[in-house]
Amino acid sequence: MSDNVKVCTLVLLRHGNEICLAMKKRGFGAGRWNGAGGKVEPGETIEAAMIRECQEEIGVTPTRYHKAAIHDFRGIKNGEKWGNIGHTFICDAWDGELTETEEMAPRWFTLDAIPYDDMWPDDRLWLPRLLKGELLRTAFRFDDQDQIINMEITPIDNLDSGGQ
Ligand code: 6U4
Repeated sequence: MSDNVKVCTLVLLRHGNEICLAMKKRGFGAGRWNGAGGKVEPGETIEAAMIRECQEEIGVTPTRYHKAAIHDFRGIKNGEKWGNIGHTFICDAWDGELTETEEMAPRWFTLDAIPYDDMWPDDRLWLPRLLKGELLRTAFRFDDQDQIINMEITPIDNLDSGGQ
């Protein structure tokens, strides 16, 4: 994997008919609703990074979750290539109270009112499938306006055995 491809996490909290999204206030993806997440630190497991980022960004500690997708996101911004391998989890139990932080402002949305127009453009293509219980591997390529120029979505039976 080349140096500009980062391994990242993403977690979506689900409670019955609602999911929690958070408005990214700064950094990569600012101005979009998304799950909490960020880069896996050296020496850290993906699961530990998912829990840490969720604590840091929206103040809760996931206690029951499963990995639901691995995304391979790549694009170009200001002439520089970027890439994220996004390990995505659905979480249905956690400790603590949702809290707005300097990075993110969390909010609950009913499943029929997910704000796809204000999310990454790929989200509407995979999130509904995850919410129905599918497990997916995806690859999305973006142009410098964050528009999708190429994509692949592959259902998969099991993501538990690694997928690093
Ligand atoms: P940290 O590690 O918190 O400083 P952060 O500023 O959050 O980093 P970065 O680059 O780690 O930025 O952000 C990656 C986050 O953005 C991950 O949670 C994955 C998410 N992400 C990136 N591309 C995405 C995409 N196309 N669709 C999506 N989430 C994406 O839903």
